[in-house]
Amino acid sequence: MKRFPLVPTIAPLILAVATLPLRADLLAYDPFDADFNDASGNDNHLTIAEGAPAIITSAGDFIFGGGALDNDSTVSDRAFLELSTPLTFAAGDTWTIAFWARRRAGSDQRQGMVVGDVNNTTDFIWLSDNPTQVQGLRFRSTDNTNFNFEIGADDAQWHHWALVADGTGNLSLYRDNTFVGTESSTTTFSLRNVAQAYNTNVHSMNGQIDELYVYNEALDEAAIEALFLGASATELRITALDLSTAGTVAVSWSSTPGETYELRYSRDLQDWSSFDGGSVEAAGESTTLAVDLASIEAASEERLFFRVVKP
Ligand SMILES: [Ca+2]
Ligand SMILES: [Ca+2]
Repeated sequence: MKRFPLVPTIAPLILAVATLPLRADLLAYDPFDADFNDASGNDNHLTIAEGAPAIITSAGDFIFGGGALDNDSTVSDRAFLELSTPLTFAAGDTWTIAFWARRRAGSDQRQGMVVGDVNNTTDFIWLSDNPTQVQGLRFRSTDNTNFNFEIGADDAQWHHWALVADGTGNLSLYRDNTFVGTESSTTTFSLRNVAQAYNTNVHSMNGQIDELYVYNEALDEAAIEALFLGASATELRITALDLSTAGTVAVSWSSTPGETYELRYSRDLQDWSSFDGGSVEAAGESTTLAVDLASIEAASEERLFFRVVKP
């Protein structure tokens, strides 16, 4: 009996992607690949409000998609972006905010504001490296309540952060796809700015931010894992495998008309191979490609993994 585990674009777990919420729940998605635009479909684009936030595209300086936000601030000069329409959450609202961030080595211990509102001393998500405050993440609500998540001294490396508010006062943090903890108080929040969220200069982010997602619902662990692994609620995913024809596996995935996709396969989830005929144009909102297993010398494999990429 052959088994054909499903593999989405990067994630090794199809269940992680299959349980992602629908597009309607995604309020904003800033991939920072080429510009500061919102890719969620809501057109809530970011613009430079102060300083010179930039897109950085060198290898290692972004996580996914070819680019990240590079914010080069000092303790006396701040740099940040502003949403065209601020996002506001009441105490009973569910929300999830997830992002990758890397504080620049040698940053001041305060330089780590990620999102919030620059016009006040509340409303922030802050990657503080200040041992007298918090070394990790502090969320401060609109109601001026602090949620501290202690991690330890910053290592100037990329980390993935996901904060989940359940609408009943509980705020849970996941870091690098690992549950950190839950703190409880008021989870009101106003998100107006990216890379700065406090009314003094010293707190601007000095480093990179990538793949910022804002949802109006509390994502579950599988959805957070999918974000960590590089999938998103609006991107492609494998939707079906059909093994009903002997010697063939038909792989179906969600697609966007006009796009070209490449189906790749792997025997070990490490090395991925392309094959003749594996690059196809979208057939519509769903695309299916039947793979002749003999043609990729996989007719007698015990296990075979597939993933779909947009080259
Ligand atoms: Ca990116
Ligand atoms: Ca603030």
